[in-house]
Amino acid sequence: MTKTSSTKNKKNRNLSIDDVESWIEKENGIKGKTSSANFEITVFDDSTIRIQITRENSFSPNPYSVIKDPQKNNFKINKSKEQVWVKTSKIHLSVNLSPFYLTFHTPAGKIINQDDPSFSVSWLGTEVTNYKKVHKNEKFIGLGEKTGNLDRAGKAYTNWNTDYFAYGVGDDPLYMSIPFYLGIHNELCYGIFFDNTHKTVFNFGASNNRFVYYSAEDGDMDYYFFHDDSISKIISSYTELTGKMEMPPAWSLGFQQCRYSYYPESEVLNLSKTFRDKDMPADVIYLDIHHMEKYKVFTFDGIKFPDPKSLIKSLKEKGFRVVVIMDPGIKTDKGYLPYDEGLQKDLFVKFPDGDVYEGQVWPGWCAFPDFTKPETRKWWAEKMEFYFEAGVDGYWTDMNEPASWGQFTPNLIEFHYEGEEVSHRKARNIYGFQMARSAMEGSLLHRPEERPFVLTRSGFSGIQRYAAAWTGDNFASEEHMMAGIRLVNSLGLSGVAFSGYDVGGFAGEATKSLFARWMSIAAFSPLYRAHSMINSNDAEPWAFGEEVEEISRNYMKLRYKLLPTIYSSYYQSTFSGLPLAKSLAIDYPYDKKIYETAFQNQYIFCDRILVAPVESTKEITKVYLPEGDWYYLYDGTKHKGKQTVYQDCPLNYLPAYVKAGEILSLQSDISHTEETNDGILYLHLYHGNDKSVYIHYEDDGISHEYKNGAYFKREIEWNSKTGNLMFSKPEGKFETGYNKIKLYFHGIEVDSIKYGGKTIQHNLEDVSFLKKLTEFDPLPEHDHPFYEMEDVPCVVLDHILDLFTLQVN
Ligand code: NBV
Repeated sequence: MTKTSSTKNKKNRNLSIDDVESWIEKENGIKGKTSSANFEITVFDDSTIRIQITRENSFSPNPYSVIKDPQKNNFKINKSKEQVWVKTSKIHLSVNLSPFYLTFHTPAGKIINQDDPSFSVSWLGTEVTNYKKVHKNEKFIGLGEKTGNLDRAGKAYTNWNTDYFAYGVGDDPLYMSIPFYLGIHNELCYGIFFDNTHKTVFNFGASNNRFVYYSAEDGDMDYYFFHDDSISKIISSYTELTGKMEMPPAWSLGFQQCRYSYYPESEVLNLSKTFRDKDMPADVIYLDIHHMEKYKVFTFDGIKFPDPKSLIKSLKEKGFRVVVIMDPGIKTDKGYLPYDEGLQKDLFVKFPDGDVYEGQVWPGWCAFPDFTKPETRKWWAEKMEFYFEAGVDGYWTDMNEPASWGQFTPNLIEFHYEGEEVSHRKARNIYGFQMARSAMEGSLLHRPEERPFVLTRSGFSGIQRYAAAWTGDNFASEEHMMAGIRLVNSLGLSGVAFSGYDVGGFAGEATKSLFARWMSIAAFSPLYRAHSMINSNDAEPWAFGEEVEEISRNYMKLRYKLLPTIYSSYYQSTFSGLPLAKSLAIDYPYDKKIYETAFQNQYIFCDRILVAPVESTKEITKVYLPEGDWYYLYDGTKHKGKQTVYQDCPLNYLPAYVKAGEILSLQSDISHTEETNDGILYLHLYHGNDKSVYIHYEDDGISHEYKNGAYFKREIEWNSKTGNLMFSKPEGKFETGYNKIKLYFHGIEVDSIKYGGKTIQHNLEDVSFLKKLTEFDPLPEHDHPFYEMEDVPCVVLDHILDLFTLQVN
């Protein structure tokens, strides 16, 4: 093997880690030295191993993303002359000693991932890189908020949080960095999380055919390697390490309306009234930067919003929650309390000589709170009392890359970084994450009994613990609509389960059909929020004419009907860390078809609905249905999986399919999440080949009491082969909101339904998930068919609060 030169004093050339000189066992792993570096290998659990390599005497701290310690573990260490092996039940890692390079194997001996033997870990100046061999047709997915294809092979990306107005669909970097990706080859999968907050580059084979690599401009090589038998398990392990989201407030799962900006208060009131008058369900209204006086955070503009408290109170009476924007920049005005306090308490980011750094943003020249300092986070959280006083419910942390005019923050400015004292180079990528953290802590401080809702633009690995994310300033175009779906799916692959995009496009003007389609797709997005730019046309769901209004209403209502399914899925995600919008790569990673450009945007919503997003310009589209059978949501037509189907997609129907064997749970129409439904839980059961379990979950939707057992949870097991439908005994102390259950059977001819040996009366019913549109002149290019389901067998039962079984034949 050719060895790279490791001779010292060869400036400007690659310096590789070289040979291992010595190593010893340590708790949970091994540690040792090469001629140029120190290394440690730590087993976190069976499927997670941490690799740390530094040229310093000690490893540099990474205090933000990882919240888990290594578990007491069963692993073995074997040694030979050439190698040391660290073996868990799932990963056999060999450390080649001369030179140092790592190979991760399965216990059966297949290579999962291997360093390039010559370069493995190398330095160019302070830049540290890990070079990995590539397998034939290896796919790379994840890396968070990154544009481009689902499979990232052949592309390179930079992690450097950037404010990017109206970014192009291939542009990089954007607002948030998540240095975690998954590799897929030969029916094997693995994950790599590079825990380094400096600017990093991930190259998945761009401009070379020898290796893939990830590098950081400084700091240590500090990464976690995950391997398991499914992508889901790897995402779960990654979120074990970096945290999972907690239950969001139920209202944040409803429709959210935003605008830069709604003002004065009469406009906000009018907006809320229009939603109710037009029978369009909605839960949230945002106040963007014009709510402030001269854009100064922790103020209300006295003319536009003379009495925020009364405004918010009357919005609440109509079932609306208010979210306000918070930008980090503090106007440098003597006499403005947050500025004076920040100076006096030493809370701002500074130059190395101690002067406060100033950059220009909306308010003019601003100082920037150092959110990497615990005292600053606490202070900011305390300041948020101002909004709580007014009755605000949620927080939107914007511009927290941090953004400033010129977009070129000098690298020498200094941050606390939990005591390490580092420059902008190490702190930038973590800044937004820590601002979101402070916002969440503020929410908990002032209203401890309620779940916080924070929406953030910037973030880093672990952001899911504190906030939902949105994909920033997108553009009103068909390709942006599709790109947003991939961004959200990719965030989901990278631990951020709760995210969304600006429906309708932030910049530019949506056409009527684009807006209608976007509203339909986003009804199946984890976060459902419309937003648009200042000085653009109105962009509320009624602003595009009657046709768009009806289509929007149909999908908004469908979203609200589906909330029992969505809420239960969020609950699952708090344990699994899996996203609500699952790229097909999660469940079907080895099916080549799903990576094709025609199908890469498809995803599974709430584990049971396959959504096939399509441009509004298309009336027919190709959909790839993966393994299993699938029912077209709107008329119940059953399709075999592992095939491509041609699907009509008139503007009033977004292609969506229910997975055979699964259950969809619905409620009656409501106009906001705090409105009571009709007390009937509508369960749609689809015939399939396998047994499926749906975990129905309820709680009060607002407090933390679910953590103390105040929830209602039961398993519903549907075995469509045998016709056995079993409801487990409910668990938890919460009283269910449903006194009846109505069951619909799709894909089965029902003869009899028996409970406790007795036949119960069933009927046939006309069901449809969307309302027929009224007759009006549609846009010239569209007509509006109406898909009807054949009458479906159904039965109504009392909600029996004990284990019970039905036999369906
Ligand atoms: O606060 C104004 C906007 C906001 O509406 C948008 O969602 C953010 O991404 N903000 C950016 C600042 C400037 C936008 C041009």
